[in-house]
Amino acid sequence: MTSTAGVDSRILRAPHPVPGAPDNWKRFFSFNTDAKVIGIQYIATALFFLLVGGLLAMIMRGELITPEADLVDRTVYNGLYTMHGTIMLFLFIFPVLNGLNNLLIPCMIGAPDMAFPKLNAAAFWMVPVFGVILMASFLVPGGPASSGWWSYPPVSLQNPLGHLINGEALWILAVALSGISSIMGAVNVVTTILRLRAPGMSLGRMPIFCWTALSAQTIQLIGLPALTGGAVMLLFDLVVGTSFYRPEGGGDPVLYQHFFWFYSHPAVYVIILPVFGVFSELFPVYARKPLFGYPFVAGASLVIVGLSLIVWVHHMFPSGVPQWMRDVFMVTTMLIAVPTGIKVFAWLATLWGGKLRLNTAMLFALGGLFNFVFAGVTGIMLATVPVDIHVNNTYFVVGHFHYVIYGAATMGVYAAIYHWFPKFTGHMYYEGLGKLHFLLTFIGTNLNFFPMHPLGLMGMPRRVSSYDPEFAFWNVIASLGAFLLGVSIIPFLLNLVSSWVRGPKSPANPWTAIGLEWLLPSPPPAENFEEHVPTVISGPYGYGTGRPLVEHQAEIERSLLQA
Ligand code: HEM
Ligand SMILES: [Cu+2]
Repeated sequence: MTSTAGVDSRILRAPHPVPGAPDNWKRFFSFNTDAKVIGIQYIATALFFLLVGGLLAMIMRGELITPEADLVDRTVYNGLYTMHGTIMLFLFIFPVLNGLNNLLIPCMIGAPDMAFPKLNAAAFWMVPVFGVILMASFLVPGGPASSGWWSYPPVSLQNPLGHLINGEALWILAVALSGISSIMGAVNVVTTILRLRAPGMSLGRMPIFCWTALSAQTIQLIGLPALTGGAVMLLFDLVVGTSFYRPEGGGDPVLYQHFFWFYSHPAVYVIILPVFGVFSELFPVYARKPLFGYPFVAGASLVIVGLSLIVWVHHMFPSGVPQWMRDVFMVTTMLIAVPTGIKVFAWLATLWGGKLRLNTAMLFALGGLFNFVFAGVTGIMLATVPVDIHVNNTYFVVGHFHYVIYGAATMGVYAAIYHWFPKFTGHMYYEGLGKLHFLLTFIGTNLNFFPMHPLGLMGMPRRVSSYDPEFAFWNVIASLGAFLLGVSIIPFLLNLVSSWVRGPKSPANPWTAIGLEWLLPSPPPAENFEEHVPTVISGPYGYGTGRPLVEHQAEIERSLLQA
């Protein structure tokens, strides 16, 4: 062991061949407590369910390519959109984001692992468990839940077959377990960020991704108990016969809507905030400029948390809430445009005049930002009560939220996966396949989801398997876009697998990025920096300034080159 100017070279020690070491693939199938392993477990599980949810979407769009209900009947269609929505939210997007948290947060803040590694592994393993419970609903009498991913009573309280084990009960159980797992994950993220930062990393020097993760997981801690509790009450109404929501027993179905949306609106920000974090990390690297307005970008996340918790009634404008409530919640909803606008402005200012490097990760980030701005415009339209009353329950809404959740969030996730792939696998991905994936995704998203706006304005209702022939034209285009999106997954998965198996080796810092994670070898050893955590001496976005991030940075980089 040699020691250069205060840096022990063990910092970069080659991974040792012990169980759980980075060269042992079997650890991905074990109860492993290394956050990097758990991160990849989450992402792989989520991508599996993206395929399942995507398959259901393909059947729906196959049905909708013609006006008649000829591929599946109405009941099956109800089950399809219920399961598609549920799987995409609870088994794809949340798990994939938990995966990014696990991979990125400890490495970005110089922690050896998450604060509670066993809780972390337990939270992950609940995902396949409730995934199986949810999928089992395809096999029980009566088929899967079919009252939508929102599962409103009284519709969700109908159990025509009278079985105790029915699709709806399994749905509620899965959602409640998902809530518990996510609460466990949130406790871990918040504690890790607040307690385990490297010496010198004040909150004001923390990467924006960590700020957005902290904000998003705070929402989880506040909101999820409402959803989970509300779902358990629904389960009681369904299988024990209580009357929390049954009007005939003195209950109130609208109470469920309050529980549900108190969490499920802010959940949108649980999804989109980390994607804002990804944009904020990638734009400075690929434009080679400092992030514009760091304190505002960080602070806007906290403002979004506060506002997101007081807007939920905008989902209930047509549910018979008093007019004063509509007014209040219309205004709070619109206020969110302010912190969000500040972020968009900061990103544009970061990109402005920069030397843009358009690799796959950057293309996905730029495409995601474009789609997000489009979704923001239709979002403001929906927040306006009279517009909402008009287009509610039409395809306009479906178009709006798919722009958010596919166009912006899922594309942001793709950007993150490409950007950090070399770091965590030790291999470069293939740019050609990556750019093909981007092209198909960007064109597919817009072909698929843009036509839903004119369809909604023309009055096409959502949740239908057949429609008036006047809607045929835009539906054909939407379905073609959907099939393109289906195809786009092929180069993506091909790239991930083939690059990981035999892609060229990645250096420690292939993008010459600034950030603690780029001072670790690729892939990082089990405990990241172990006891040799460098001392942070400046903020994370000093691009073009030549300012070092940590003490003895030059020595660390030199020994990384030798490793
Ligand atoms: C290939 C991509 C996709 C296609 C073609 C697609 C298509 C659809 C369709 C046709 C519906 C039914 C709408 C209705 O009848 O009201 C739907 C609903 C839904 N989708 Fe997707 N989807 C895709 C991707 C995604 C992704 C990636 C997510 C989330 C991460 C997602 C989340 C949802 C949700 C939550 C619903 C709920 C139903 C609702 O609120 O109406 N979708 N999707
Ligand atoms: Cu909302």
